Amino acid sequence: MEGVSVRRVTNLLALSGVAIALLAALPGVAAAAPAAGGSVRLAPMPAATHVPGHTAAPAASTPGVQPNSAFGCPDGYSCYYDGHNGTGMIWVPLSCGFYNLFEFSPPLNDQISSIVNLGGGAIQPYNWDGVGSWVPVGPAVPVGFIADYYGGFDNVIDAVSINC
Ligand SMILES: [Ca+2]
Repeated sequence: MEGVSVRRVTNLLALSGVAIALLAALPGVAAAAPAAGGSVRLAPMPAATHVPGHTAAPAASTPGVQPNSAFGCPDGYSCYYDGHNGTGMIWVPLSCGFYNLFEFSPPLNDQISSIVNLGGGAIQPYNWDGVGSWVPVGPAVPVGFIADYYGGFDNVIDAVSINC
């Protein structure tokens, strides 16, 4: 699969139309990304999994956080997966901010294949160019969307910037 695809979490029935609209609104994003031949599919998530009104502010601690949303991702958080379509969750950050996944123990860089964003702000993934720059991997993932990364965009994310 090539290209960029975005889907909202809220309305599965309107998925294709939303994806097309977002694709049209994001020309050149894929081309600007570092990994040639890669693609990102951003898609809305199913209605049953979306909780309207969840605004940012993840809880201060994980206890009590319930995975009541899509793909096992707790409402109010963003979740990161080794597999596509929200499978194989490897990380749920507890707050917004910039995270260098290489600095984790164990490192989580070059593993992410999908992101579910149920947090309070858009998420921009980055790839380290190996020289000195963070290069965006596809478009920012809006709140309420799942992003799937394919080809040259798969398993290349080295950092994420999570807006509050
Ligand atoms: Ca992976």
